[in-house]
Parts: sequence; structure tokens; C-alpha cells
Amino acid sequence: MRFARRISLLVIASQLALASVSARAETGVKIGAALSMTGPAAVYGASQKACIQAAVDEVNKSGTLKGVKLDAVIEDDASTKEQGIAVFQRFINKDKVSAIIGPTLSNTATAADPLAQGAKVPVVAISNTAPKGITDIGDYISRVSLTESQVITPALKRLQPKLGFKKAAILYGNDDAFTQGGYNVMKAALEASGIQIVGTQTFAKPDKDYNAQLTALKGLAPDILMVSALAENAAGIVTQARQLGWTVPIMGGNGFNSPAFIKNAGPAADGVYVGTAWNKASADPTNQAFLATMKARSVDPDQFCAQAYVGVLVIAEAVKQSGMKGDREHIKAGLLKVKDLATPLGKFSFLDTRDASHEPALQQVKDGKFQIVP
Ligand code: 1QQ
Repeated sequence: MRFARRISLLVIASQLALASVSARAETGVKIGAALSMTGPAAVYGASQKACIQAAVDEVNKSGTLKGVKLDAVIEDDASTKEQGIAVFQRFINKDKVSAIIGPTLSNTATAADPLAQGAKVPVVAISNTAPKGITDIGDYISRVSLTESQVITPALKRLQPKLGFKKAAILYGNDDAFTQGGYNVMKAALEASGIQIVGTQTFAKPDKDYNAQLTALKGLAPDILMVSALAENAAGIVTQARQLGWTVPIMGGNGFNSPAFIKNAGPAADGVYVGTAWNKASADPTNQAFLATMKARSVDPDQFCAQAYVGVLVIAEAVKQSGMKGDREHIKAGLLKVKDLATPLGKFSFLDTRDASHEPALQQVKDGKFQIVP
């Protein structure tokens, strides 16, 4: 009898404990996401938005952040430095976010990130790939996106023996931190592999006609064309190159990694190579679960979506690593502890420089789709 009574008291006590847990208010952790919803990088921003929302929902649903609920505030950085700065100011001073994701372009980050650094707000970049001028802004700036050098250098090393090119031409945008950074990487990687650069030409974001540059480069008879451009310029360049009779392989930088490039270039995109941070064909269970999650939400994810998803996962892990504390300083400290985190990009860790570390992949456009080169 006494034993049964004690058991029932224990049951009541545990029920009370459970009730008090569920009644305990959840701490909201606000993440500000500065994404390019308009302007030349809008194709990336739309994709990033879908995956940030999905990741926040998944983390909250999973209950891994006991007592903490993530909340994403998404604002348009308009693909410009000025709007990026305005959005960061709002996040820092008005919304009082715990962390910032973005901005979409490296170019915008070079102007906006110093504000976050000054205000001690951690930033997790999800698509900034310019090798220099991002994480070296300061210790509050980190990124989950691989740099152009982490992607293009190994991609060239893999492709060169396969295609046997010896003479390269480069075309790049000279008005953007990412396209310029990508050019520096292409130049260095080609030189390191002993490939001769026969010619280099430039363009600017508003340009639509690349015939003069492409004609000049074609006259130098390169056996590969390397292009550092955002998606819209990339589609125009590849289309016009094919019209001018270019038949040599074309390899693009990160700007090419959007399905919008393929859609706008049409059949001209076929055969184009691009290194990528996301191996969408990976059989890894975390990647497969991500694909299933996005399918259930009727989203066909691209690399930018996958990286945005990982940006949220990394912040969630930082909250966890700091004992479910979601203020700015605890998230900053927690980010340093993220190690071998299972993500759709593979096992994820930060380098000492707060840049990303995981395996890159190589893809080629075939039948109107990116296909991973095995
Ligand atoms: C950058 C990029 C762009 C191509 C995509 C957002 O990588 O600006 O760094």
C-alpha cells in the first residue's frame, strides 16, 4: 500500500514538473537575414529565403534548443551596399537581433559587416565567397560559404588532366568584390597549374553586350574560357560566346551556381563547368533528409538554399554549445565551438579564420540541369 502510494506521489510530482516545463516561457532568439530580394543578386536571395524559413521551422520543431525558439526577420538588401548598411542598422539597433545572416553579396558585406563588427553582433555569411575582405573584417564575422579559392582551385586541378587545356582566357566583372576576388583566384590557380593566360577582359554589372570582349579573346585561341560573373551577366556571356562560335569548355565561378543561369542561357549553358560548395547528389543521410524536407515544402533547392539552411543550423548549434543562451556574446562564443556538425554540405567546421571548412564538388550543366561530376 505504502509503496503504491509513494509511486502515485512520484507520478503526480513528475506530472507537475512536466507541466511547469511546458508552461515556462520560451526565449526567442531573433536572427536578422539580409538577403538580396531585388537587384542583380535577387535570384540567389529568393532561394536563400526559402531555406532560412525551412531551417528555422525544422530547428524549432525538433525541440533540440530546449526553451529557445528561433525567429528569422528577413529584409531585402537590394544587392547594394547602401541598402545593406540600412538593413544592418535596423537589425542592430531596432530589431536588436542576436545574430545576422547575410548579406547575399560579398560586395555588400564589405560595407555592411563593419557595422556589425563595431556593434559586436555576430554575422554568419551564407554566400560570401570573395577570399579576402570578409572574415578579416573582424572576429564577429564568420561564414559557412566556401571561398572561390576553396572551390575553383580544386575544380581546375580535377578538370585540367581530363580536358587537357593549356591556354586560358578570363572574362570578369571589375565592379564587384566577388567577381574581382574570383578573377584573382582564377589567375592564381591557372598560373599555379602552369596554364598560360592568353588574354583577360572585363565588364560591369549593368552591361548586356560582351561581343567586343569575347571577340578579342577568341582571336587569341584559348582552349578554355574562365568567367567570374553574377548569374545574369553569366547567362548573357555564355549565350553570346556560343553565338560567336566558341566551342571550348567554359568554367564559371560561384555566380553560375543558380538555376537562373541555366534558365536564362538556355541550351547555351549545356556543358558549362562550375565548382560548388554543395554536392546535391551526396547520399549522406543529413543531405537526404534536407532534400526530403525541401521537397515536402515544394522547394527544389540549389546551392544557395543549402548554404542558407546551414547558416541557421550553425547558429542553432552555437546556441546549443553556449548552454541554450541566445544573446550576441554567447552566440559568438558558441560559433567557435561548432565542430564536425552534420549538415547538407557535409561535416561542417570553421577554420581559425572563421571561414568554412568542408568538401567542395564539381558540376556540369547537362540537359538543362546541374549534374555532379563524379
Ligand atoms: C558573392 C557571391 C555571389 C555570386 C553569390 C551571392 O558568391 O558575392 O560572394
